[in-house]
Amino acid sequence: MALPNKPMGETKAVRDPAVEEREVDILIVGGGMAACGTAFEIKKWMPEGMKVLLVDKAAMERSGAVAQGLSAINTYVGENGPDDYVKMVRNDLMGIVREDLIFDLGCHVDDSVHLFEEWGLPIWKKDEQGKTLDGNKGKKMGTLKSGAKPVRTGKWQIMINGESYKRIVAEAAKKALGTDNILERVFIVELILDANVPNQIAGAVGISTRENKVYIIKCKTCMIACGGAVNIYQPRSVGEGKGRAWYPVWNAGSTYTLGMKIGAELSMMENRFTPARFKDGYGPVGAWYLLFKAKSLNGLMENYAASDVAKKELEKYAPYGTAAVTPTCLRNHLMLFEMKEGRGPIIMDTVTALANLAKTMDKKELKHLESEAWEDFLDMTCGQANLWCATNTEPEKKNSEIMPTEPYLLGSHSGCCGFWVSGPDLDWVPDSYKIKADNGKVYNRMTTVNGLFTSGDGVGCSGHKFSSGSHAEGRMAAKSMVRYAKDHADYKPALSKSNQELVDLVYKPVRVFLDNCNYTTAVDINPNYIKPSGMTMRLMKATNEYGAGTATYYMTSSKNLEIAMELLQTMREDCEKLAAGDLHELMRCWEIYHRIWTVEAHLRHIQFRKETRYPGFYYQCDYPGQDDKNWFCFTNSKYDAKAGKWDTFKRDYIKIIP
Ligand code: SFD
Repeated sequence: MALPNKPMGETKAVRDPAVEEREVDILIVGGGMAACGTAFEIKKWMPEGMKVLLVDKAAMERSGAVAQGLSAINTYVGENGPDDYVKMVRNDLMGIVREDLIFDLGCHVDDSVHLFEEWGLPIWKKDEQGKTLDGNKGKKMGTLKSGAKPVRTGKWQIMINGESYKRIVAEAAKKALGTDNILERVFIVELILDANVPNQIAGAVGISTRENKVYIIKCKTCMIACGGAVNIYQPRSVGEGKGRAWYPVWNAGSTYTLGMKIGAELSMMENRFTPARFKDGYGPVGAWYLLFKAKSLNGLMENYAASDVAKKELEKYAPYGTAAVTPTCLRNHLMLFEMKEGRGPIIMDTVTALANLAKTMDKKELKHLESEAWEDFLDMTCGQANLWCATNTEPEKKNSEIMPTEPYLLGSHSGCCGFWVSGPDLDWVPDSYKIKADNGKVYNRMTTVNGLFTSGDGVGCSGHKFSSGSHAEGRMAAKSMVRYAKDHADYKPALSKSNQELVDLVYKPVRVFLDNCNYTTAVDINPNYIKPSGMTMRLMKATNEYGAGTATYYMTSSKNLEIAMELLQTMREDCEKLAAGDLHELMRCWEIYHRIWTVEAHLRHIQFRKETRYPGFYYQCDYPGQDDKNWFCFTNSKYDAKAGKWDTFKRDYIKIIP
């Protein structure tokens, strides 16, 4: 159940919180697109008496990446085939992807889109003349399921009026699961393995952000779907705008840290996403390129992407660079190339695009088109619309700059970092892509920890799922989780840590604060502790300068990485001195802790992969270019908590779709 909004100010933290214990069969951590998919699907498969609980750090109706809404659903397979979908993802991610996971998703994703429409999401349609009907006007053409044609911007994307997208999806999830089975505003800090059964998930510990209360939850199987990681690098926004980022600021790498700390195998953590977006407001560019057919120009007003120089540059990265659709990282690479050559900034030519469209439109249609351009922002990044107003930008009269952002880690958008998970138990799926649980069975989307599942941003090697795909993947994992819980009906989880140990762990920052806060007059400055905001700045400075951030045009080197690792080691030690005076700050402490671990995994993978597979996202300057002979493989890692050691290794890529 959601607790009401808090009164003014944060709730002060106390030394000894209340403890609430729960025991369920299935635990879902997260309340975003993937978790909403799981929540919607799971009860249909659960036998009588099986118990489920969903825990979200925020309120589901506006939590996760879709909180502000979206103006397009980026994955709707429709008239294309799932094998085509695999080829598109493979090309965009420079060849190394899990084709089993992508194909499997491609077969199911449309069903989630059909549900969204049934639940009330307005989807744009084409009328008989091929004209666009936006909003609820599209309804008169029938539903997508009944054969109505969506307005496609690209081959895979369809336009929606999606300001309330997340609310619609969350409402269905909550209704299906039942609000008694949901805890909102509870941040999960750690997952816990079983005390007796090796490599088996047994539960989790979390903190309420509204009450001084610790939740200790036992489970037989658990889903982690806490999105990706943001604010791990210095954002481009500074001063009063600091904290503004493209990615939702509340996704702190919890997915990766929660799993990796109990030994779940990670894959492709070197992969990152630095989306090129409207400068300063981080507004979306997709509709501008695809729907309005705008071009991006360099500072000399040249269409640099069509130049011979660009062609030559792309040829270096064949076959991806020379493919019909240039991969996202290489599109960034071309922008950076122009900027470094002194031909910046990069400009979105909105003026010409709208003028060209106006040629075929009457006044009323043109006015409507202009409002669609604004609505594209208002549906999902309203800050960009504010910025246009504040800077007197009328897109039909004044162009806007675009710019690659600071790096984010995610596995469902145009990135592919995450966990190594099992593919479906089908005969065409290679054995090495199937993870066998303790009973020898294969459970789709299970990680290498028995009973631990993930989806959306958590699944590695299979990007381009986006909102619809994450929801569908959550639903697919739901079925597997129920099967796992049924097959382990006799298993009784026993936590490997006592309640007291868990409370002492998660409330440590509060106690550090209470023990030392009277030592100084300024509560944020103290020789005996560090506040999470200070630690965040330390992390951002280190990653920005040494870990291929914007400060160095996304370049790093072996020496830089060595320094970054040293800095991270110190940060991890200093995390023992994190201090929280209130419950919000306590969550912030654990968020930065999750961020630090996530960054460590990211940089360890960059260190391990001795090539530059994703130019435009990052450059390992000691190993420029791609080295297919040695590195056309997955790079995986595993953290051994007992030994405190990382193991980084290769896994074979297997081509399934020709
Ligand atoms: O413009 C804890 N995405 C787009 N998808 C589309 O289909 N169309 C678009 O138009 C998209 N675009 C876009 C997108 C994302 C963002 C940030 C922007 C623009 C600005 C991608 C999708 O949004 C994305 O693929 C999915 O949302 C991923 O789903 P999931 O479930 O993996 O992550 P989530 O939705 O962010 O949810 C995370 C949840 O975890 C909770 N959480 N709960 C408990 N304990 C913890 N420790 C937790 N940590 C996090 C969160 O509260 C949340 O509920 S565009 O670029 O193309």
